Amino acid sequence: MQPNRIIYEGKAKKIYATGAENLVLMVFKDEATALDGAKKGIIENKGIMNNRISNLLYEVLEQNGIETHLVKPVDDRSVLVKKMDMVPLEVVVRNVVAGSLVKRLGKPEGTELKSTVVEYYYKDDALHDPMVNQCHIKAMGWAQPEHLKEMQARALAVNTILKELFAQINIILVDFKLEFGFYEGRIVLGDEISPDSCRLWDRKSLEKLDKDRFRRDMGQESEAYREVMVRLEKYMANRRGNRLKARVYITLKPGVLDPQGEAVKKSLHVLGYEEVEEVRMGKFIELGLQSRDKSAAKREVEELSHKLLANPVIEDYRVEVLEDETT
Ligand code: AIR
Ligand code: ASP
Repeated sequence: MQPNRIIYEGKAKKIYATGAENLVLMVFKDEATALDGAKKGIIENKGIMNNRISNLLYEVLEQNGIETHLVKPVDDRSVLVKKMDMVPLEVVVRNVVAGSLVKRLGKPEGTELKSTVVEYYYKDDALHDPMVNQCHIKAMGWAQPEHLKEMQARALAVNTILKELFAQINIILVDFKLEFGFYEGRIVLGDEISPDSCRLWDRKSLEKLDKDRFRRDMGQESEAYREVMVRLEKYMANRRGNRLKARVYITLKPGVLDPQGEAVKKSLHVLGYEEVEEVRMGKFIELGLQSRDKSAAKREVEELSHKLLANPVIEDYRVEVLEDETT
């Protein structure tokens, strides 16, 4: 895609206009900054890796009902996203003490937090992104209280989903930063989620796989980002190959009175379809399954149909299991 006019250039990304009024192209750069832009450098191929990682994470979030700005990955470094009116806040979620919380609480890095911490920062490099509370946000009109509440709930949901996802690839999600915006009046998750915006530690070695390597001059930044990307891609590929679809057809047992079917039959006759002799209503339920074993899946879906989906006293059910081609 030939990028259009540049709309905005941030420290790690550029935003271009597209042919569509409500969409923009987000292009990830290799430039890295820390200390609010005071420290600058390049992490080789960071733009490509962050684009890939962020898109995969947003895909998972979308599958879990979290609306994100993601529309369609375009190439190595760019992704088509919804054009949003951004809220000038960083919403930080923390599971483990690290970074600025070490200084604020005087607790060593790695201390478990008894419950999840959510913090807000006002996005302004000149002010060094100061931490602000709900009163500041309301008083300054950066977000309405109900929108802030929504962002907080969304951030906690993202935490639950991503903590679990990273655990699957042996990574501890220590903390992360989100940015939200408005799209068609809705609060939508924007910006990126990547090793630039998260702290990610290997579960066994506790090795840092994120931008702290750059912030602290630890070296091997690019390798760390790649490690996150490779683990995530492997996991996603595995998951995609593991999907089946089950269809459950539920019908009333022969001989059981079907008042709904009778009513439809009467209406059809009124409309002149006199040849319709019998109408039996039924239900069709489709389930997406994470499994590769068709016969085990069929047994399980039959069991849950018996227990919940159907009423086995008066209904029959038939289960069909097939490969899910849509994912
Ligand atoms: N973050 C905050 N501003 C920019 C970014 N990327 C992220 C950090 C870290 C979390 O927010 O990457 O994952 C908390 O940062 P800190 O410095 O407040 O501890
Ligand atoms: N505050 C951000 C960080 O440390 C970016 C920056 O400092 O330029 O990741």
